[in-house]
Amino acid sequence: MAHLDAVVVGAGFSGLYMMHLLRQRGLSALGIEAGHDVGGTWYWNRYPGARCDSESLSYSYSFVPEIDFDWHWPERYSEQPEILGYIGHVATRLDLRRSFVFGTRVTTATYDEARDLWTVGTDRGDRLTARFLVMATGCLSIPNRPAIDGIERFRGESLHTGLWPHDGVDFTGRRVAVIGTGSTAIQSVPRIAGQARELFVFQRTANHCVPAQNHPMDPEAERAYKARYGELREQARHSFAGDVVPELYITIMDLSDQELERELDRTWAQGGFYTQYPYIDLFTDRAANERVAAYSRARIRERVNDPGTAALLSARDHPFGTKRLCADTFYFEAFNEDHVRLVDLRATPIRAIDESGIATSERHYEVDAIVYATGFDAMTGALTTVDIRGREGARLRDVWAGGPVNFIGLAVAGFPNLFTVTGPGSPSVLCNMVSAIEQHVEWIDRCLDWMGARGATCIEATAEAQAAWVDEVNTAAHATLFPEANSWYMGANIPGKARVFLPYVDGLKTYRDRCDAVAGDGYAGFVVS
Ligand code: NA7
Repeated sequence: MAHLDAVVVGAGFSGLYMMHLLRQRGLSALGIEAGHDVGGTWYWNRYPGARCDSESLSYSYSFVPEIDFDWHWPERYSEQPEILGYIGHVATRLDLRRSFVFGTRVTTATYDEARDLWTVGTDRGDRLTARFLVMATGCLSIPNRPAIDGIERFRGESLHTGLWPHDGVDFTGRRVAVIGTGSTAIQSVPRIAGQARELFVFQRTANHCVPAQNHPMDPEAERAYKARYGELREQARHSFAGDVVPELYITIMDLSDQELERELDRTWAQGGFYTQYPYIDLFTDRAANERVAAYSRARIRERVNDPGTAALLSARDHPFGTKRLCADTFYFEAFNEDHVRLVDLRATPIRAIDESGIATSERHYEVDAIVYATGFDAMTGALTTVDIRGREGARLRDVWAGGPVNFIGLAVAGFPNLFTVTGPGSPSVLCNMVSAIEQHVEWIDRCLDWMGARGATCIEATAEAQAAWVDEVNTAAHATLFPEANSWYMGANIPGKARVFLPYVDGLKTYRDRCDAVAGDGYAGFVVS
């Protein structure tokens, strides 16, 4: 059985950077990745239209500026192939692939208290031991397949957007159903509509959605960004959203109707998350939030010809942005095409799937392919699907049955030397993921350095520090409107999952300061031995 200083699970943005730092530190480390190459989320999510909603110039590693200087992103928000190409390029430049085994899934991880070691098992029968275990498994990596009666009977093509075939899918001339209307469906529907003979979009909940305002990369913007690279990256690291974007400075309720309309016209034209960045009271004041939602519904009415369809596409059951805000390019316009139909599952629920299609309470839809754009067991799924056992054989899955508990989103009491990257209790999905990843990975690296200098072999969060952190995360979330939505942020998309707000809502800057304070205080909240 091989023995290492560290095992890193996952070869996405997190796992690759972690591996790079471990190697630089001279530690022996092995990475284990289920996919057949690097990329993580961007390896699996190859559905048509897949792109990042963070701007390309800042959705990249800041620790290799020389790569960024040479790299050219073709669009403001680049598509999946470009992002995967970038990650692959970094892996090649830093020669990271040789430290990973691919096509291998970690299935078990067991902590041996007597030896302070993790034993890691894989689906290929490998067993290895390591002092440290870093779960760099991503926030959105376990696809959610809905439990619909008869789902396995369908004889056409069944596709999940998060497990898309590598050689693509041609929908030309075919009848297609898309189930779900989250970010993924909103990105893929216009592309699928461009090929399919008939497209039925099955909507249970309309999502709030803003125009992405994507465009080819503006050479001047790229030049200006690169000219101030270090300064802008530093600004992003110490910002709320982990990005170079406006910080909160406008109170919606201070504005008259006309002022607000002018203001929202401005941020709408900027596109994407710009509609939420500047507003102080957007997520804390229902009335303020509703004014933005009303503006957004008016924009949908301008874009969708049929008023009934426009009304159905307008989110009403949760405050604006409290489910992950979606950014679209021609999503709403797709419903103006004769061959694209919206199916309202609130009025006509799905009864079953059969050999030839989908039966709702109203009719049967015969289709050749069903696309499940039904999301993921977010933030905890990739951790709880592995059989992780800490002290006294306690299973992480059981410890987290009532919702995830950890200290500063990085470590779990009873699971020594286990680190989670961008897991629950950290800002992760609420900000630029790469900034969040870099902060976590660098914190872990410093921690290992500090331990090494002291000859320490074991670090474990205390139950008291963990309880206080969980409380802080929940208190912060409940001071906002976020818990009102049945979102994946709340674990509400997975039947039986505890309803707890998963990410840390107070932003990357506050979070970074808290993590740095813990480190600066001799890893207060941890027992080190
Ligand atoms: P999301 O945002 O979780 O959206 C999933 C969609 O699938 C959503 O509209 C769900 O409706 C719908 N859904 C899920 N299960 C069912 C069933 N059983 N029947 C009908 N409809 C269903 O996933 P995405 O992949 O779009 O996006 C995930 C994240 O990836 C995104 O937020 C970005 O951060 C990147 P519901 O809203 O639950 O009623």
